Formats: sequence, structure tokens, C-alpha cells
Amino acid sequence: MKTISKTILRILLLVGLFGSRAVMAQSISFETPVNIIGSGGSDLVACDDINNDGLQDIVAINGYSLKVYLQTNNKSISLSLSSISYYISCPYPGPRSIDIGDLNNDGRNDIVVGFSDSIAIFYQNSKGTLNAQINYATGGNDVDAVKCGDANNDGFNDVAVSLWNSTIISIFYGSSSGLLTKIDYPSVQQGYDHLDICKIGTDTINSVFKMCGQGYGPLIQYKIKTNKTIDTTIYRTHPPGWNFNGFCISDIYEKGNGKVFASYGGNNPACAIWRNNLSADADTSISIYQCPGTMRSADLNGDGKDEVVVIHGGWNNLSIISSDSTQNYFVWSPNNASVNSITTGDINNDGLIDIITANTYRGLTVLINNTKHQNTGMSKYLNTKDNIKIYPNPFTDKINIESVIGSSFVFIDINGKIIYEGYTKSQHEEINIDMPPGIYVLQITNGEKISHQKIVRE
Ligand SMILES: [Ca+2]
Ligand SMILES: [Ca+2]
Ligand SMILES: [Ca+2]
Ligand SMILES: [Ca+2]
Repeated sequence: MKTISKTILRILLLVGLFGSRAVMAQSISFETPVNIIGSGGSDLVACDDINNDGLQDIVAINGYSLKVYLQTNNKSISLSLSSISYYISCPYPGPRSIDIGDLNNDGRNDIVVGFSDSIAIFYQNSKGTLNAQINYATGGNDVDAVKCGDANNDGFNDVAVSLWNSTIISIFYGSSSGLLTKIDYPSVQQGYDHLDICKIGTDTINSVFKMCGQGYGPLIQYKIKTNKTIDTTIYRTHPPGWNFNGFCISDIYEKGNGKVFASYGGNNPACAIWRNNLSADADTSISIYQCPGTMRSADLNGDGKDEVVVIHGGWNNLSIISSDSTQNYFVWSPNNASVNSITTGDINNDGLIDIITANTYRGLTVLINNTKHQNTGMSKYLNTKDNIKIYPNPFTDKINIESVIGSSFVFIDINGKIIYEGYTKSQHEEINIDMPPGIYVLQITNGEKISHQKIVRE
């Protein structure tokens, strides 16, 4: 079995390399923008699988209403009539930020909403719906941004929270029991904060990033040890006289080597890039359309390297920055100065990442990606963790793997013992497996890429 698997992997690798040499860079294109919620508006938007079927869904907040738009098996997002709404109980002026992640370690994504003096978590239950909100007090007022991710690289998701005009950043640390415990760290006192938890450069572990969007504040990087103490704090600054409007870490030049991108300026705008060094000052900048704001990093053409997406708040425009060009696209005026006015995800399950923007009066605008796949030799490019889809999670006796044909997979228990191994003979493999209930790691090797995903057998 291992010999066949390795042979297939070698063939796929060769085809993939040949394919990427033969196909020239090509522009990213979209279907005509669609307004999927014509009325009611949307203040904040996020995208991920929130009913545990492996298909990415959209979550939007308008006022005090949390709306869930599920992707259906016919590869479309159900329209407003079939969306599920949940009421968010919080004081005026309402929710300010949103993110999605599994926060109680059960394999199901949960939703976190930031407002006033708290974060609310809507835990996903076994029916694929959301439980009533549970609030966690932040200890301070005016939550600005929230972000899920593993801040201290211990295998459990955490929530980073920044407060408006506060000298601290808070992290609610996850644990095996799902209990969240808050620790505060010193920060710079500003507002319009943006947060991320991700890898930079060739790091193999995450850092926490906080961008200060006013008062000429810096972009701060915290490297946090597994024991939750700060290892290093790095401050990045912008040209004098400007505020940062948005940022992201993106590997547009070289796969797996993330550089810092930050937008600034109104009428004479630019994107600063920390390309050749990752120190305090950007070494490159490119001019960009008016009022660049919130940024996201996503692989929009399926070549394995990300592109940078930038909204232009208040303008009917977004920009996509790739390694050799910047292109502009029409989109209905995304909300300005909101960290959650744009999200990315494959909302029609065709392997191409789509873009969704939020407008308080008009609703959501969806840009369905129709770029021709560049990496044709490597089959379709899935927009899930490491481009591999595993569902359901938790599972009982059957689990599905969607990956490149010939990917090898290994189920490992918490003691590091291999329980089951094999390789995929089709893009969609259903595996019948008998193993005791518990937490396992599923390791999938796909070409040169190795992915690890935590799975739960119920
Ligand atoms: Ca789903
Ligand atoms: Ca969960
Ligand atoms: Ca953690
Ligand atoms: Ca798509």
C-alpha cells in the first residue's frame, strides 16, 4: 500500500510541477456581483462551516440579529427566507466584531461576538444549530476587535480581544475542558483595532497581531510562549503622519513565507509591505485605490500562494494585490473602518475562494470566483484547512476525506499510536473505521504538504 501511495504521490507532484511551469499567471475574475440580502443590511460578516457538514457558510450581523446562511448541497447559499436568525443580547450600540472558531474543543465551530464590556460565544450543538449566547466579561468597556486562533500554540483555540482606547490586550485561553481563562497584556492605547492570530515569515508557530487604527499607533506582534507569558513584542510603524487602516500577513511572493501588508492614507493612499525584512519599518510600498481599509489574505487562483484583498470603504471598489500586479473590482461600498466588513470562503463548493463584503444598508455583496484553476495538474483546490476537507467532525463510524487523489492518511491517538492508515483512491473518500470514542489527530500527506487536524470520534 505504501509503495503504491508513494508512486502516485510522485506522479502527482511531477504533474503539478509541470503544470505550474506550463501555465502563465492569469488574472483573477468573478461573476457579476450579487446582492444576496437585498434589504435589512449587514454590519459585520464572517465565513466558515457552522453546521458541521464540511460546506462553508456565511454569518452576518445586522443590528442585534445574527443571521446564518447555510450552504446547501446544491452548491448555493440559501437566501434570506431560509436563513436562521439568533438574537444577540447586548447594550447599545450593539455588536462591534465577530469571528468563528472551535472554542470548546468539540470539533464544531462556534461564533464569538464582541460588544460593550463582553464577548458572547454561541456554541454550536450536535444538531448544527447554535446554543444561547454565553457572555464572558472582558474587565473593560468598548470591545473593538475579536479574533479566534491558537495564540500560544498549545493546540487549543483562544480568543484575542482588544478594547477601544485601552492599555491592554486580553486573551481568553482555551483548554481541553473548553473553559476559557483570560490574561491581560500591555498594549498601546488606541482604537479602530484590527487583530489576527497567524504565522509570519517562515515561522511554524502563530503570533498575535494588533493593528492600532488611530493616533498613529503601531502594528504590534506578540510572540507568546505555550505557558502564556510573552516571549517577544515587535512594533512596526508606518510613514509619519498616517494611520494604519488595515493589515494582513500574506505569502504572495513565496509559498509559506508570509510578509506584512498594511494599508494607509485617504486621498494619497498606499500599501506598505515588509518584504525583505520584518523589522520596524516597511521596505516597500505600492500605490493603491482611494481609502484602502480592511485587508484579507486568501489564495484566489489556486496556485498555493495567497493574494491580498483590500476594501475601499465608502467606494464601490476592492483591490486584489498579487505578486506582479494590483487589480480593481466593483463591489457595493463596503462598510468603512470595520474589521469585519469583508470575509473570504468557498461558498459554492467549487474549490475557488469567493469574497463577501458587508454594507449596513444594502446587505451582503458576493463575488463568486470564476478564475480558471492555474494548478490544473493537482485537481481542485479546496478552501479548508490546508486545502483538505474532513467531515463530519465529530464522527461516529464513517468519516469523509476530500483531498488530492493519492493523499496518504494516518489516524493517531492521543498516545501517538497509529490506529489506522491508508491513501485516498478518489477525491472524495468515505472511510468506515471502528475506533474507540476520543480525540485523534488525522495526518494527511498531500504532495509535499503535511496537514494535521484534530478529530473527535463520538
Ligand atoms: Ca456548512
Ligand atoms: Ca465548538
Ligand atoms: Ca491556545
Ligand atoms: Ca467558490
